[in-house]
Amino acid sequence: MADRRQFLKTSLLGASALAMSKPLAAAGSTGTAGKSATVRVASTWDFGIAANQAAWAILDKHGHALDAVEAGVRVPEADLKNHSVGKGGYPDRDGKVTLDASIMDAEGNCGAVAALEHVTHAISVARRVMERTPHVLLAGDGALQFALEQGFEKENLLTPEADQAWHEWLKTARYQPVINSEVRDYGAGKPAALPGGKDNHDTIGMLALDAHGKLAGACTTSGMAWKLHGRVGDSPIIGAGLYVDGEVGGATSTGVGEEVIRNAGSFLVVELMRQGRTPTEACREAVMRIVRKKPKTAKDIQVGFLAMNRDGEVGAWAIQSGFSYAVCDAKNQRALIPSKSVYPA
Ligand code: SD4
Repeated sequence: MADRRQFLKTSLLGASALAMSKPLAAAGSTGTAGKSATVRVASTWDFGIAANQAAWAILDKHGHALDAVEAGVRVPEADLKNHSVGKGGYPDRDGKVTLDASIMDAEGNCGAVAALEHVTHAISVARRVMERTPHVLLAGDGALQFALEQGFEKENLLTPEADQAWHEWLKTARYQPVINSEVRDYGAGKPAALPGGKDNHDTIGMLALDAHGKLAGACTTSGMAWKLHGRVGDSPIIGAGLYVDGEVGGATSTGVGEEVIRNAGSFLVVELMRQGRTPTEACREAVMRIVRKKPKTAKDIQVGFLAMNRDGEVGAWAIQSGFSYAVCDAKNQRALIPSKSVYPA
């Protein structure tokens, strides 16, 4: 959990106060970042704080951003108390836990898996797709077959707690994505607290800039709870849930994946940064694109974008309040920043 004092301090200072704190070891030489760029990692939601620590352990030793983001998001993937990422994630309506994940580097190399069952670390399978196949995205049984061939262990990802939540949901079996997961609707018509309390939030998307000036990103999730079997969200779709361009920056998303896919969300954020917008401005405009297309229903859905430019500057925006993102660099190790939003609390 966030250190409350650090949280308050950082909240008061605001995102802009995350000043350049650790210059690149090799800025402008091997990398694409500007001279004032800062080694930094940022990720979605409060569980991003612990994930960032694992990534930072690599970045701090001048390791590669790609290794950092993979190591970082493996933390929530393995956390059984996290019901929206990896093992312990809530299943689809048939009781099957299916994972979506993607990873991308500054050169445009990328890999992804969709609707992957039985393997906790979907992000590592996605990286293998990127590095050991000529493809970008493997789905379903084929993704599992590939993972097992690569030596990943076959596991049961449905924990007793998630199984119990699924049986609760089956009593009404109503599918209604909710705004933020701590008030996820079990179908009874009114929001109910998640088992496990408020520590449970959506997808983890992570962006990092390393000491070599290289960016990378990763995104991994069990997707929307109680989804149709076979449903794929935005997280494994390059350009939707994740996009990185070493010349510009990277972006990732959380929330209702269908809306992110419809608007090529993360690609849009990166392209807006290319046109000169700050990460915050780019995320805001991408969110507004969704809201403008859905003026009647936007107030009932959540989408949040997180972006980092090639200098390591971070920003975010969401449709609803409640979205937060964690930032870690040499000066602020455990910052948790509330995102601005279109609609207030
Ligand atoms: C999805 N974007 O599968 C993910 C889930 C998520 O808040 O982030 N929910 O659509």
